Amino acid sequence: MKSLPVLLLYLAFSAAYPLAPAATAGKLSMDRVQKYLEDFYNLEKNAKKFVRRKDSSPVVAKIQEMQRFLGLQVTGNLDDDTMEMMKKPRCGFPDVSSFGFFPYMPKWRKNEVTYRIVNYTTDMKQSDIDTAVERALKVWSDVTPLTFTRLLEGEADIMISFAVKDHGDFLPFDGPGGVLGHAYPPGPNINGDVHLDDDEKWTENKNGVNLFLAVAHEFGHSLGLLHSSDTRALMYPLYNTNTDLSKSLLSQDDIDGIQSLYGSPPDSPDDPVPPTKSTEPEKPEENPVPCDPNMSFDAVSTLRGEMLFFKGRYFWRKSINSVEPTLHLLSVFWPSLPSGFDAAYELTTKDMVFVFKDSKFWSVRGSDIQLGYPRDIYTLGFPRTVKKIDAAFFHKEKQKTYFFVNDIYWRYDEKRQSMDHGYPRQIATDFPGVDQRIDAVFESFGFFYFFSGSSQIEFDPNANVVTRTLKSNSWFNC
Ligand SMILES: *[C@@H]1O[C@H](CO)[C@@H](O)[C@H](O)[C@H]1NC(C)=O
Ligand SMILES: *[C@@H]1O[C@H](CO)[C@@H](O)[C@H](O)[C@H]1NC(C)=O
Ligand SMILES: [Ca+2]
Ligand SMILES: [Zn+2]
Ligand SMILES: [Zn+2]
Repeated sequence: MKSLPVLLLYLAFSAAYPLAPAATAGKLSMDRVQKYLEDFYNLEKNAKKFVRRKDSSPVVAKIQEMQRFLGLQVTGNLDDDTMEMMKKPRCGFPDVSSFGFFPYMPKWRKNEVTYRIVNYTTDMKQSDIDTAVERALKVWSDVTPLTFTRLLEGEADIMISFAVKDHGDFLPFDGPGGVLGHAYPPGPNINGDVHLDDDEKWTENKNGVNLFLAVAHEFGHSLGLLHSSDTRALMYPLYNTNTDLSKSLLSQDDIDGIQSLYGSPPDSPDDPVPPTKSTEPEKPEENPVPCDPNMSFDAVSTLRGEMLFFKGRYFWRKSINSVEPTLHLLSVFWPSLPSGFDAAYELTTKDMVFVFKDSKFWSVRGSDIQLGYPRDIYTLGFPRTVKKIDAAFFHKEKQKTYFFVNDIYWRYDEKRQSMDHGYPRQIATDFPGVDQRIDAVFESFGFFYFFSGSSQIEFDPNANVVTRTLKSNSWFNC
């Protein structure tokens, strides 16, 4: 079970910290700020000693990360807006995962999911609680093939309970306000479960915390979603008292996220509305189809033994031994990165992946974006005439990274951290047969694979010849 270590890591973090003292009126104590960044932004414990330094300490970087995620002005200072934001009631799930590895985001391997309301708060009538839970599940079943069946006893996939303070999972609740609840990603036992802080005043209206709204958010986690930085999304981490409960709770971001895991609802056979024959057909943005014969990619990289194929807002992951690639939204893994990468490569020796967009690049390790990014590509030694990179890969054997731009390429020495002399050079001269504009490239088992539109060239660097021409999606077992 892959999700457990994920949570345990987070548990270890949070359990190491005593409950923070209550906020003083107005300003939050530095301890509270620190705990917030630790709990929700994966600030490392030893960052403590830097907390009052004015330089670019990890705390400042984390404050910026938080400001970016929550949609605040990114100043790195604890200004009033930021402090106010940190005082708002919110979900207990972290915004930036503390996953030490690439977050395999689990999902239910079936469409029929069960739930059980284990116990009730006394704040509301039981029938109102039942209704709120049912409506909140319907929010998700309306846009997916999932169905939810209630169990009255025994173990259900999603066990819903109300509890205060310590409640047996090392993530104690914090009394009134602050954290309203938390939930675990899909899986057995505690996974999938939703815990709600019974120190809140739960209501079916807006006089306290609206149960329907809070629990609809938590169910998003129970189904496998992370937090979104889109302030309109239900999966935005803060509880929004202004939400219009008469309208659909889901934003496009939520729908894209959940449908990337489960797909769309099947067409209902007894749908009373006949298909409309409009002269202007609606063109919803559809998930890219991996076996489209014209499939092209923005960028391709390896990651910890898997292959990643980037396309717009999506990417496919494919492990060598799995048959089917899985489609994911970029924003689910790296919420603060732009979509539509130009290039990406894995520096296997440092367990980092670098992604490029226009003249900027980022370094990520698993789902964590490394401090100090984005950087300008010019810091790597490119001349200002280069506005973007087409493709890049790291050649393990030589410890060099190759960057392709139009019909020329540069070679970067990862050990010396500088461009090699004598570059750029012509691609066609050094890679005979590679004469199209390159979209993406990566290395696998000693071969270089160049992607250009819907075709792919396999190049043997030892013999210096093209060995095969393939479809771009040849890795997808189409
Ligand atoms: C509800 O159940 C949970 C989990 O079994 C437990 O921790 C909690 O104390 C219970 N709450 C109430 C109000 O009985
Ligand atoms: C693929 O491209 C060709 C030529 O550009 C076009 O005729 C064809 O319709 C495309 N097929 C798909 C599935 O998009
Ligand atoms: Ca609370
Ligand atoms: Zn949440
Ligand atoms: Zn809990």
